Amino acid sequence: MEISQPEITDIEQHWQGIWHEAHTFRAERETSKPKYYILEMFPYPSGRIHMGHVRNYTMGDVIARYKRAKGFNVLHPMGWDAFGMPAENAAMEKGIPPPEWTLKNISDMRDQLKPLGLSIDWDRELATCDPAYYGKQQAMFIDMLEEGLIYRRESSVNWDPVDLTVLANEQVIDGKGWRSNAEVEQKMLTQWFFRISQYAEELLSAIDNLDGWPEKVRLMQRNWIGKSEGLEIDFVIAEGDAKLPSSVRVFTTRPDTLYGANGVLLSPDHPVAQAASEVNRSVKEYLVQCQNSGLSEADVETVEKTGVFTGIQVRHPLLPDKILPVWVANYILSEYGTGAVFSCPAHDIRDLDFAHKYHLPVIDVFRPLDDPDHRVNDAAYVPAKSELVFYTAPVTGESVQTGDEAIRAAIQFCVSSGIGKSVTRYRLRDWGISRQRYWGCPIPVLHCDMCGIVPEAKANLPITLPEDVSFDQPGNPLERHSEWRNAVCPRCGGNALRETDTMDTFVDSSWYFARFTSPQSEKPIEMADAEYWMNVDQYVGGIEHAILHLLYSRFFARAMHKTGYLPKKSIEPFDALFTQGMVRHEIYRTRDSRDRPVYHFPEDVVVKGNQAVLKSSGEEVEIVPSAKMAKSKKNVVDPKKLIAQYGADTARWYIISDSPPERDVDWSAAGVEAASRHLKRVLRMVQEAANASYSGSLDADRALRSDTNQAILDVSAGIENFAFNKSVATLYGLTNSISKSEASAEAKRQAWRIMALLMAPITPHLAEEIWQSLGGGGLVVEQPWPVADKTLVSSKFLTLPIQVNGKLRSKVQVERNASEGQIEKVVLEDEAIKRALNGATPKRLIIVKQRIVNVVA
Ligand code: ANZ
Ligand code: ZN
Repeated sequence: MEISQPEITDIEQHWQGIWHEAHTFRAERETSKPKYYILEMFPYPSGRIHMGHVRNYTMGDVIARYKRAKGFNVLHPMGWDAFGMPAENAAMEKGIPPPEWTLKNISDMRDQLKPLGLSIDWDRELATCDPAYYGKQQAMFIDMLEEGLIYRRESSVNWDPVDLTVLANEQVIDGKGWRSNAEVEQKMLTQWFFRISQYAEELLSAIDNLDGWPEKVRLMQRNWIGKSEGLEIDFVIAEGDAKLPSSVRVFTTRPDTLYGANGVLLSPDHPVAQAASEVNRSVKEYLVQCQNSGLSEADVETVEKTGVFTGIQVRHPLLPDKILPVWVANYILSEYGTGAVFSCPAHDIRDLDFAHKYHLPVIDVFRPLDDPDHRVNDAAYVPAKSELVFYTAPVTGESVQTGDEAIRAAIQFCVSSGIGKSVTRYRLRDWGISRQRYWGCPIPVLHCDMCGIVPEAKANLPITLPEDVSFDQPGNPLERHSEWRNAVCPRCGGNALRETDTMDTFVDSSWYFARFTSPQSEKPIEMADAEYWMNVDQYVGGIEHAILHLLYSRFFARAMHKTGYLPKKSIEPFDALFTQGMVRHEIYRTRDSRDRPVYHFPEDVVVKGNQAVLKSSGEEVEIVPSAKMAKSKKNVVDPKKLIAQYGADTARWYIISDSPPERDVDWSAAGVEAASRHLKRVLRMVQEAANASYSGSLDADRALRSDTNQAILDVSAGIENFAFNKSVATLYGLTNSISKSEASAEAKRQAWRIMALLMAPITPHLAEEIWQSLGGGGLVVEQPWPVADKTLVSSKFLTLPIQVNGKLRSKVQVERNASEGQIEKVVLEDEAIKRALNGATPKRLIIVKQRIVNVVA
């Protein structure tokens, strides 16, 4: 008899109740056991969990449960990244106060997550908007301020004139605010900064040792830090009316192109540009124009290059008779290098644009080896620095050199002849954390007329957010809250005003992993707990956090170490990192009478092969290829409904079965349906086996034992290597082996018991149920991971992975020397393969003997 859905829901709730009663997942320090800290990136409480969460937390849970069975003392916590703009938007749009909106969402999401049966220590749950959390962050802020890790300065920011807030570069899209769509302005504001740039070299070189991180992420971090070795050279001023210094210093990473210089370019903020504007009207006008156009760093690459001649002339440092013009140009950044460059249009794309526009000379210094007559026309010649080229005008050295060699030689030459200074620069800027927003961690300082900037006294922490605020006007409600703003200076006792900036939410997420080790402590961190639990052994999350979140956390861990909050070993807090792929789904689209797209939820559509119709009207629906699940396209599946319909185990099993974890997975209703059928079949088979008493052949018993032991090895390897889909395929295979086996009932029961242990990390509820049906004592979660008896893994057989159209679908046992015909027969009879083929006859089978079989359908 097929088990019904209500029964499955009952089973899952039953076991969750038992784990809960027994405090099974409570993590306690236990120095006699090795610890294992598994962490998935904590969610933003939007109010709904989505499939990305299900995939992320299932993966983490598979590892947590596996490591637990392997004898580790596992820490697997959950929390909420709870500050940020959406809560304020809800307040503005719906009038719900941000704390209320956030706490409600947290509670809803917790209710949606819990049915997944995750092995989380909920006693450690935290939310970053809780004063018990952010108050500790304020305490650390004060120490970091005193340690010189934080400072304040004027800086130009991207200002959203509608949302009245500073935007990060990533929030500026085509010059417009990501939310308001308003034209972004540049504005000078005094802001708080973390001195992350001081750690640039350290953060860069330490990447070499992050062996447990994906190479891709390491590369992204390296590029973000952006180290460049270069040269600073002075160009002596030969002529000019204004009150001028004797020279202009430029920064270059291509000193090998010095003979190709056609001029010097200054950023609009450069002091020499400002001096020139005093005596030169067109320069003055140009600078005003630059100020209004508000160019952010992100725009510089794409914007039309403009400039103006300053009237100033400089001498070429290597050719004292050669005079070069000095221009101001909009694409020279004031905060990079020296804010001045020499321009070399032959070998720089931006400089060539500029030279074309103003009809400036183009002088090349090197050419392709195989084209010595090459002329630069429309395209600058910019070969890889490692490429050998032909130098027509080398600063020094051979005429045939690589760029790298020529640069190194030019640096050496310029330094030794006293015209330049070798410098190392980093693209990484200090981290501006000031946000002119309400829903964030208040920066715990005061502005006192007498004492200036004064950190709040620690005894007054937490500085909590006032609750009686209104969002009926734009801007920061903290600025309008005079009762909250007016405070007492902790130094002189006089009147002082509170800082109204709050912290970037990236600060909140830069240490939550450490707080999880002692979430209830009155101190930010209990050292003994951090010593025991840190580092995170495995961090799992999305690639979208590959740069900022991880870099900030790496910096913050160093800052915490410096202020005595983390042990030295934790300055790199994440030993291993895994970035999972996205969950995608087809998009279903019709058109309205004005040909505008109308999207439909998968549940409202009937799909047959590559055709689809609306359930309600039968109208034909266009199927758009899979894309990341997004509410706007309605190509989403609601985990809550999914679990209600199939149960958590099916959701968990399916979401890790279909693709390697690092790849994107294309959701399919048929796939979920198949997963559900399989798990029900397993339960039915177990119930049959539980009461059976038939005997079998000794050979069959032995073969089944061999299969089971092989499965232990394969499932373990799959989990250890982040190839959960292979573990699932092994479990499919073992089910088929048991089903086909002529072994005795007792031998089969033995195999099912092992199966329960192997399934437990993935389908924990079903595993408990199987275990209990077979009279296994205690709970599966309390059982050790089975150990394979390798002597029982028969060498007569081997396991062949079977792919259908390149996707791993099953594994079969065949005799080592089986013929192609025998293999074909076994493959085509395999249940999982039949299911994958879905009735289709395969076009052909590619059999790589003793390795793999690919079925082409
Ligand atoms: C001459 C030259 C010749 C350059 C050439 C490039 C190619 P990276 O390597 O990314 O650090 N530069 C320097 N300061 C700048 C500023 N404040 N704003 C805009 N551009 C600036 O970039 C260093 C190169 O970017 C420097 O090398 C300089 O142009 C430019 F064929 O100098 B180069
Ligand atoms: Zn004071």
